[in-house]
Amino acid sequence: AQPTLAVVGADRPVGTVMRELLSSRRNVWGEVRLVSLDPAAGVSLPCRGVDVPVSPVAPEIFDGVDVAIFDVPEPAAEYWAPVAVERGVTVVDGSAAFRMAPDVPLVVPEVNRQAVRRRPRGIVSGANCTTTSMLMAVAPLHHEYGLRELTLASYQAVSGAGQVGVDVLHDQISKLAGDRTLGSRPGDVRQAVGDDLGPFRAPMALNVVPWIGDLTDGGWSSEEREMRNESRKILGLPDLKVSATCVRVPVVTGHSIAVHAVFGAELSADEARKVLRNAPGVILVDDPEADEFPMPVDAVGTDPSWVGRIRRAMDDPRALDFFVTGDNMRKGSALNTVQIAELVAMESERR
Ligand code: 11C
Repeated sequence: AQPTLAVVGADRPVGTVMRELLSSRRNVWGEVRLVSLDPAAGVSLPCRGVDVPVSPVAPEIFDGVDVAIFDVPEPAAEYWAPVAVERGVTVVDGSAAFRMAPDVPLVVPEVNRQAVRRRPRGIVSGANCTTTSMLMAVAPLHHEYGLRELTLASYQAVSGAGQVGVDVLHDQISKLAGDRTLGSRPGDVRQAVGDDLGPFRAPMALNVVPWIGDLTDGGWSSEEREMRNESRKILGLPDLKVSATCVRVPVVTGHSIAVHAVFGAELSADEARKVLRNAPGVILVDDPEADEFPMPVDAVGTDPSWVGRIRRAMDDPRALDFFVTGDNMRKGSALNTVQIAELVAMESERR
């Protein structure tokens, strides 16, 4: 029989993309149960061409489920994932709750699919959306040339902060629309935007904010620390040198990363293009003369990581600079989670 899947957080933005993906990908699932953290759930939502009732989360909802994909805030994942595991479910969690636990594999299927097999806690984690899109391009180059060091700057969409982030950006843009004076100095949007900053530390409209997440030791943001720690774990390079600066930009969907990668061997931009042209889940968009660059406007709604602006570093023949953009709602979260669940299902079929 085909395995039963539960989608926990099916009524949230990432859950919505998960339902779209389940409706469009090769169907490996028997029953699909939709689950919400909202105790008043009871609506039906579309999935695989039919309206499926949404049940409020409860221990019994996991009875008979083989795999559960979770898109819920960390505290809810910490609480409900063990409850599901207790009932025999394999949990694939998209949050940061379990990512760095040594007994939980952290998986990007195109990079380390074999890691999914060893899951002593019954939980598999998907990586942070920024790390995932970036590694899709970095990992194939690492396998050929041996990665030594990453210096990263991210340009992250407001949807990474949830629907509230998207709403706040649109509200701020509406307030500024048509206003070319913008307070006392051109470009000073603080006054026009007012106090409603939503989840952000500063105005998002017509601005960039070099801060994502929480403060950690040494002045690093949690997002910057996650990019380092998760890259190390997924690539199996515990001593990899990684420095990231994570920045929120006024883009709705699509996280981008400027990458400076140092390898153990010399490589040319053309050699890198050849590797990336054959890499699964990667689209090479690298023709500046034709205005072809990886950009959120084009990557939104698509599955792959878009890679371009590939250059050999001017001062180091072992280093490359390039730019990556990926849809943070798809490969960054929903798609990666669904792919991991499919891997788990395939494995169970083989047994
Ligand atoms: C952002 N990358 O764009 C974050 C959101 O660890 O799953 C995802 C946070 C996480 O704000």
